[in-house]
Amino acid sequence: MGYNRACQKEGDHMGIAQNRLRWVAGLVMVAALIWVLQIAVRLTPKPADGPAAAPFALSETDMDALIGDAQTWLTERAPTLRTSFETLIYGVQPLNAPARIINKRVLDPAAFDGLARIEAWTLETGDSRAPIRWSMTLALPNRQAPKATILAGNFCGDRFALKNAYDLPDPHWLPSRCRTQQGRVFATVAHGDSIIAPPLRTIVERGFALATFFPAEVAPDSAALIDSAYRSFRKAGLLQEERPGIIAIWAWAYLRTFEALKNDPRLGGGAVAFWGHSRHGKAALLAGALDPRPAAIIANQSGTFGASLTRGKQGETVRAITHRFPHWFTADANGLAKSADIDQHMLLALIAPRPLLLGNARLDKWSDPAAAFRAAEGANPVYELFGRAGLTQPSMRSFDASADIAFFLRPGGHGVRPRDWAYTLDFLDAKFPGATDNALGALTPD
Ligand code: GTR
Repeated sequence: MGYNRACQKEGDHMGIAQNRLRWVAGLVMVAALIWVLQIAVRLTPKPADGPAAAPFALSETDMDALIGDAQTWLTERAPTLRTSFETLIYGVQPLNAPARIINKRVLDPAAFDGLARIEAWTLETGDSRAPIRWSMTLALPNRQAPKATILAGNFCGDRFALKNAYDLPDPHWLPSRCRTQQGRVFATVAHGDSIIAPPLRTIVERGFALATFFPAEVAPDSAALIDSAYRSFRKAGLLQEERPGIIAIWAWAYLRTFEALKNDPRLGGGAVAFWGHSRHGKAALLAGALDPRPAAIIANQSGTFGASLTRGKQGETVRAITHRFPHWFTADANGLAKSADIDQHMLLALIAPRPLLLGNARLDKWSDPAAAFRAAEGANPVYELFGRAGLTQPSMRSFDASADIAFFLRPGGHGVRPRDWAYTLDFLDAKFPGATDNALGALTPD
């Protein structure tokens, strides 16, 4: 082969290689473009599509004048709304009898390398011959008073909430998924690391105390056992209404546990925030709506009859929830909720002006995060009556820990994952930062 021919052949090869390179570079660029576009789409704030909250929280009917001040809201509108929520949806709470602390046991004075003290408390209330009795576990930072205390319902009892690390008795009823090791592993895989055990070490490292109890120990989460729960409450002399929904009883249990806890001097007189996931989120919201004392409410993925509006709701309908969990609400909740002049933004409004955090997950369509966002928007006029801004973030993805109502949308599905707690602790840090250096300085004598 002559020199020229060889060069031409080499040139051809180079040309082919260059062409290939161009193709590859082109493909890489297209892939990069698609990737960037995908990220841009993901980051673009999405409107919380759907009908706005109605009716307006500040008037009973469209014809009525709007309430224009916080005092009228507190003395006139709020009590009427509370009664509506109780009679139509949740049921009337058992009597407000004080909880008695009948036992306190130190499980560990120096858990997490000395960071926290862990105690098991036994509480009871009602007629002392047939009381309602339940457990609570408290983790308190050792080095300083907590910035705030988080009162959290757990799903499998205190023993498993503390990772089975201590000798704690099982409650007399546990859902089947909590009874076996496989069941608990499955729940954790399906619903996240913290569905059974909250991240206790992180919570105390960040300066908060955690008190946890198992609401279903007070009244089991079972339609088949509801009558025996009512019998126990009747014997204890606590039932006001024949058949309140279990969510109402759990809300009552949050409040009674809070009363037993709040005066412990080791809390330093600090705030107690109620935290609840899903069904417990519904109960925590109801407790905060009925009682002004919880300092903040965190409702994680609380969905239908929680933070999400009922009107225009996607995913779980009122019919579906009342069919599947007939013991959670009043017998007529399904029919009444549709005809009533209330919706869940009013439940949120009853928490005003206190801090409220709504936790959500992108794939949790069943709970409908957008309907919770619109409910928070619908609660704003009431926050404004108190001179607060309420929800200020422009989209579901622009979490602002400093807002009165904060909302987050994390990736993934229904459950409790580290991100839920990270957002929660950031929110609580913004609201209850604890003693600042200045404040401590002010206490120091010259
Ligand atoms: C679902 C229920 C939701 C929510 C959830 C939970 O199945 O339909 O409303 O309460 O359970 O508590 O985990």
